[in-house]
Amino acid sequence: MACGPSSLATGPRAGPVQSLLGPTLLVLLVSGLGPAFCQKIYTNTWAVQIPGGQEVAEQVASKHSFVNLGHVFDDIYHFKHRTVEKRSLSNHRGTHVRLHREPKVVWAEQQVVKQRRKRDVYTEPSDPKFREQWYLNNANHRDLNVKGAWELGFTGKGVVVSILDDGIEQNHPDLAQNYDPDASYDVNDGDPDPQPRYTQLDDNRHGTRCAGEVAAVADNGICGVGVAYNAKIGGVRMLDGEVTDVVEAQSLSLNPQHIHVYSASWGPEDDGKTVDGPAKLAKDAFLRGVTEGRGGLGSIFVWASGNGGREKDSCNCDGYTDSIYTLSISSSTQNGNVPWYSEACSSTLATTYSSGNLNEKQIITTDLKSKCTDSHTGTSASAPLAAGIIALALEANTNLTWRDMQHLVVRTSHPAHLLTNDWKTNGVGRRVSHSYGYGLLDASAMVTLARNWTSVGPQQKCVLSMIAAPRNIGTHLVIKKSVDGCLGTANHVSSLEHVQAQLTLSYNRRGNLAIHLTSPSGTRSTLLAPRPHDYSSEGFNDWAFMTTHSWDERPSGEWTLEIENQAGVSDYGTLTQFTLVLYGTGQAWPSPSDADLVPPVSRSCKTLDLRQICIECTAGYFLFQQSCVTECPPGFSAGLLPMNYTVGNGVEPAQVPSCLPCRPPCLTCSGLSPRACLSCPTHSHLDAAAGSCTHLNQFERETPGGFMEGLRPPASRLPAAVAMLSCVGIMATFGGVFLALQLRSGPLRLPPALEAGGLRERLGLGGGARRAASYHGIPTVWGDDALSSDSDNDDFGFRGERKAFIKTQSAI
Ligand SMILES: [Ca+2]
Ligand SMILES: [Ca+2]
Ligand SMILES: [Ca+2]
Ligand SMILES: [Ca+2]
Repeated sequence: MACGPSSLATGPRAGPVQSLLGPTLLVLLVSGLGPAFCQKIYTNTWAVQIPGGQEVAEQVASKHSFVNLGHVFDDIYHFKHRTVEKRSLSNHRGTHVRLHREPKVVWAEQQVVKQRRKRDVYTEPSDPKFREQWYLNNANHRDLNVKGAWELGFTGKGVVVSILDDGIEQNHPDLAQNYDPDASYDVNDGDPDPQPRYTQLDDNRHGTRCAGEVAAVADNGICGVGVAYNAKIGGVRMLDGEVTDVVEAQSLSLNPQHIHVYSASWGPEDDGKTVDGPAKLAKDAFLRGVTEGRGGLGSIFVWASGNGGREKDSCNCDGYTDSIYTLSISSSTQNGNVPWYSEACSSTLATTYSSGNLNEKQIITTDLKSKCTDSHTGTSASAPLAAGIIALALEANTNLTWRDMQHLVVRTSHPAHLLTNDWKTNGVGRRVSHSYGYGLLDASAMVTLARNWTSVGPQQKCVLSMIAAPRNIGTHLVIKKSVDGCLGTANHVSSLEHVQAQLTLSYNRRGNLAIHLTSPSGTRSTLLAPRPHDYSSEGFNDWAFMTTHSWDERPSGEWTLEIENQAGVSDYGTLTQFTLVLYGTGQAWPSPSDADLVPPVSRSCKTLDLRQICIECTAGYFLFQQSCVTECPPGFSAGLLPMNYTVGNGVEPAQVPSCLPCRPPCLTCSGLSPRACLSCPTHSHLDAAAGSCTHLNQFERETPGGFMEGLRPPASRLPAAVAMLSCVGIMATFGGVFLALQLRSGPLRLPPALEAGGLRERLGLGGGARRAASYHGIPTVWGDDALSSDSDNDDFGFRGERKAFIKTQSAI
């Protein structure tokens, strides 16, 4: 658009008419007509013509409070004023006039920002199936906005994703170029080559299909493209054999300094009656992943929420997807409906597309034996699409932590056209659903927000015991308690992320129970919906039901837990433990709302970028999370950050005073040195004199701190005798069941590598450690043979040899 004369330009030697007209024209342009046609943005820089050389230019600059940014050519110099606002809608007349009157200046012009775009022409992939990949880009906008992210220049370059599954066909012509052996391993056979085992039914095609969704190669004339088609892709073969705790742990902790994103589409049986989660080693692997992976930023575990919809399963009874460390993804059909296989629960974070009814399209991806399929299905097709989008966001900002990534997903996912009667608005104004989490992922919004994201502070964890004595559940139990989010302690949470209700309860029929948790802001999460197939009388044993629905809410106020029998009349049981675990940050966020990208302008902000995001604060303030604060919150300290300038014209990068995260290992700090710690993370101890943190050994770790002692749930104070008796009982039951199954199914087999090393013994896996693992593919009953010979109907069920019998109820 033509904007008329672009800036204030006068010269002292100009004629009288010009001198008269200049200012008049300017006043008109700037204050009146100008903005009506075109809003101009004036910078604090001038182009100045000064004959006489560099020295004279320097003299003029310092005399008039300019910094000389350098010689352009001839006698033209680039000046920046020291006090003029960096960006303004009006020109700085006073400064200009002073320059104008300076005898050594021949000509000067205040510079305005010009819109310039790189002339890189983005061309969409030419792959034969790309046009049919409706979920990546679609004229009707019912898509994941992936093309938008590609157009911004993000295609996954430099990001490494690994698919934890039944192997990967590494020589597939649409994968080979992106295949990464360092992101791959065969845990089942103990060798570096994860090539799938070929069977007549193509049982082991699942990992190869998931891999193509993430990183199928673009512009090679084969099949379609992956979401992150320039990312590196690997695969871990771990589902084609017996899945044990150590198999899971080994897979989840493969090469964590090299692999950025792990995508998993498996979990406990989706039969609607199982309650199961990661055991000791897998739990450890998750914890190590998020604390040590990616140089301490944290591995990103993307998880499919499960396929037990038909069995009315709850993904909160699956300890993998229920975990705070996994980024749980559900599915929507092409038309925006909840697919029949989808499980609803409060731990799901967001949604991508997958299969639906017979008249709805499915997912196109690479298939076994160098083929291409257009019928990848189920929630297991959704997780890799999310992993691909996360790879794009990581390319946009490699410094994102595992929690930053979840923040980005919460902020940029949107309900779009997704249909359910379960959308509700939470306490910070976001719409959230048990079927979709925060809604459909938006790749373009993810990379845009990722680019400007300042890492959230360290994770705070506030643990609160909510009942003083066991409570009879009967048909309806309500527990209300006010909390302050551990105010006044090092664990204070002022802005929530994940919330867990850790429950121990007995009930004669577990599946009849519905459990709800309502936050102080009134957000009601369904922690458990009734499961008709779950007739177990085992209750829940320290099970951590998780909700993401109160993200960014304030935790202080009254929390309400409701346990309700929604079926029988004569049911009975007791709640013995209710521990509320609040995770989040110690610093409240600036006004979270749908307008997350546009925080309110405040007087403390000196410079806004074109999207009205604060990038520099006025003196005395520090930039923090796109707003200005007078003091950095705990976990941060004042430092200088290069200005995040996103306008088209290159303005020299300036250093802006900002709140930067404390250097590891400090939890909170007085400065940006590893020796300026004020407090330390769990399992380490503050050396106050040195200002550093030292790691505690096992013995020290087990010594309870005075604070935690007071918060111990009452269950832990049960007489030791009762605990001992329970232990003996459980062990006897385990032993019995194990022996019975051993007799029925013959001896256990471990991969030779593990067997040979005696690892089973060393890890205490002497027996009974076989675990359930079911694909989150789709059940046979609803197979879609009619649609395509490539159907996915055997993704399920055939895993009969891996039936669950471990019922360790561990959720993290
Ligand atoms: Ca192999
Ligand atoms: Ca291709
Ligand atoms: Ca499930
Ligand atoms: Ca999760």
